[in-house]
Amino acid sequence: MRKELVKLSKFLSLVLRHKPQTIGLTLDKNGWADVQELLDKCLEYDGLLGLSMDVLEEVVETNDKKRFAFNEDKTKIRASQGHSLKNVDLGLEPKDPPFRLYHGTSEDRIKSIKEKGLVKGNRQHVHLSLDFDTAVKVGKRHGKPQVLFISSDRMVQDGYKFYLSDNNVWLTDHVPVKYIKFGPYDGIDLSGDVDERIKARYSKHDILLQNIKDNMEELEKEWEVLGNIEDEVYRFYHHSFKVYRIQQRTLQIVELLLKISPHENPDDEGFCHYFEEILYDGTIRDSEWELKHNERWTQKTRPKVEAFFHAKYFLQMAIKYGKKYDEAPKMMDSGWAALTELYDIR
Ligand code: HQG
Repeated sequence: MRKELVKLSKFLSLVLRHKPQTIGLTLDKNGWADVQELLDKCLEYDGLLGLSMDVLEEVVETNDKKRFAFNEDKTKIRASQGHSLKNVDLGLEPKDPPFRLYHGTSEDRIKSIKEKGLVKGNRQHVHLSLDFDTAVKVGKRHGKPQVLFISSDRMVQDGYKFYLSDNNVWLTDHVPVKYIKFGPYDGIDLSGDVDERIKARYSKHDILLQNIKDNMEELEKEWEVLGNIEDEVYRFYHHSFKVYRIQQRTLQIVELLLKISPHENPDDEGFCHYFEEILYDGTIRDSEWELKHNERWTQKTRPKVEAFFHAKYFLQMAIKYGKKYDEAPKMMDSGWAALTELYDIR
């Protein structure tokens, strides 16, 4: 976008998102302004803005984030998202987002976000980005950027609604803390160039490898014990409530996986959301046997067996690659790559 237009775009953000009264403009309930009225009132307000229909079209087309949109016959215009005006309803239909979204913010806000989750503040929604790099840009506007990972798929499962603005920003009302991962970039300076970021990320791979090596004896001991486990899986097939004991085995492995975690606060940061979900179903949901579980046996108990095998797989991969690698590789074997996914540092 031409430099002169940036200023104009900012002015349009002001009147179409926050303060139409600045130029005496009115927006309809869906946030639309009449184009002719906008042009006239801008001219009245400050002729130096130089806003004509041609210029307005250029702003809409070349705007880096496609902030504004015309209706079909270009008689109306509105901002696609970002409103603080309370009475504007963009009329967006709820839509399922991809399984993960990102939120860019600044480091100094993390503490408060850890307490309250993401709140919409003045705006109508919390804004989420589709990809990591966009989130870095959003974060930079506020200070030293940090990127949060949002488990949007779990939010959808739990009944939260999402909306997609015309310019591809995902919107929702509130993101409670349990759906946010503060994970892999904690303490990493994201304002640097991409190479630096990748280097920083790989440093977490090195930490993971080193942690595995440091705990190898214990990991192997656990592996030996697990190799001799027969009963709990048998109990699943035998339809015996003793299968519930497998949860203890899973948690035992999880404790070790937390011990080798490359994160500074493994308990807070946990694992990637897939494994968290598997663990939730396999060790928390319906963790005590009840008579009625018998009627839906596989539905109730299979997740427990499944979680055990997943945990066991990660333990096996940690031992395997802890022995194989002298340093964290750039070209990864799949089992090692799976471990980096586990800790969200891929
Ligand atoms: C933070 C841009 C403390 C939040 C982008 C953010 C976006 C908390 C700030 C759009 C918090 C709000 C919106 C909590 C949230 N404690 N801070 N509990 N919860 N925050 O500008 O998402 O360039 O209203 O992390 O593309 O940064 O304007 O929202 O840092 O789509 O077109 O409170 O603006 O588009 O800041 O950005 P904002 P945002 P434009």
